Amino acid sequence: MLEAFPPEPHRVTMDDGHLRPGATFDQTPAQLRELWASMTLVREFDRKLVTLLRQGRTTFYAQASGMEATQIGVARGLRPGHDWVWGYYRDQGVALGLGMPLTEVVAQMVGSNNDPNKGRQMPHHAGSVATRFVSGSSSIASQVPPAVGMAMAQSYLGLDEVTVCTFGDGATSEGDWHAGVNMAAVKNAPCLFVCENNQWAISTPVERQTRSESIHVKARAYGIPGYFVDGNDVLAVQQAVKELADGMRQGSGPALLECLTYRVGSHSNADADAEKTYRSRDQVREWSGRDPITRFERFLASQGQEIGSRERADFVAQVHRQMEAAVQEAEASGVPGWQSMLDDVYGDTPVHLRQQYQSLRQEYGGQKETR
Ligand SMILES: Cc1ncc(C[n+]2csc(CCOP(=O)(O)OP(=O)(O)O)c2C)c(N)n1
Ligand SMILES: [Mg+2]
Repeated sequence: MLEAFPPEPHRVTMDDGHLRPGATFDQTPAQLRELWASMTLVREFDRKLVTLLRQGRTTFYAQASGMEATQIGVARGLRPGHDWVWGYYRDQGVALGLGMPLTEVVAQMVGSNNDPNKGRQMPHHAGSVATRFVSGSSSIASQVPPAVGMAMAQSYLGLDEVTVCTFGDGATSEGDWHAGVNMAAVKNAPCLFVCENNQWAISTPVERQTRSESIHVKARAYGIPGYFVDGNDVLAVQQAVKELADGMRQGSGPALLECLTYRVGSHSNADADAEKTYRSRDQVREWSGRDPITRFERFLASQGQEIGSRERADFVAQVHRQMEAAVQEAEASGVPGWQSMLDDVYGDTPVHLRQQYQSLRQEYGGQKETR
């Protein structure tokens, strides 16, 4: 059982990858290897997307390197296709971990015809109804109030599903965050708030973000439990999310879970990390030394499940082949035309938009109409 407001983060493994004395886990060897594969997929996804950015084939990306254990732990603690996740722009690991197809995530980045959103979202804001991962807005914490609304609906309808809402440390300073957490608490809505505390909000360090001693302690103000896990320990995150989500299915109400991790890469392709202006390289090096994937590989080795260098290389090569195929498929599908701009937007399109659509049709005449 997780302890609320603990003095130290919950861990299953130590920094060196060994099992923490007294800790237990119940994953089979195949499930453990699958956790490794999922985290490695997220790492390689980052590498490929950074290359695509440099080639000008997409325009916005926020890396999750260093945060894979948090994101895969969250996804693997849930029931995919059953529970709903309202994530934020850095959550590609959560989306992939929940099973969103690589081709869809890539198509969204490219804004191509095979993108389910038909290129109408900012790049790197993928979502999927089938995966129950909601496409968000870049406005920090704007996902929190609607996530709470969904959790309230789940509770009113007596559904056996929960909502998870993820966000960064910086998001906990936003008005939307406080309004949403308060509402969830008052309504006892089954919403698990997960803070991916990577210790930076672009160039603002967490100690200048808040005077609270931690993020999870903020739960006290709303009368809900706050939990704290080592966000670089995938087993700890998975265990915590599973226990809290299962508890919420039984009516335990909302909770806040803080996962302490670190953003090793730049904030996005639009910040000054590369110019080394806002954080010390010593800090980046220190946290790179606590890499969640290396740590998990050490854990696997200690359990007689070592990932060999050949296995790793084969897996990485396979991911890059899949990524390249997904990019080529997206680019080959072409760019959506104006005709699809109102598709899937309204059940009953308002009259003024229908009129504007007709004007466009007259102006661009002869092109095939899609609605
Ligand atoms: C309401 C709002 N204010 C400011 C911004 C600009 N902005 C984009 S990302 C970001 C930092 C967010 O940090 P955090 O919540 O810790 O998430 P992280 O990017 O570290 O994962 C800011 C200030 C924004 N997108 N929305
Ligand atoms: Mg942050």
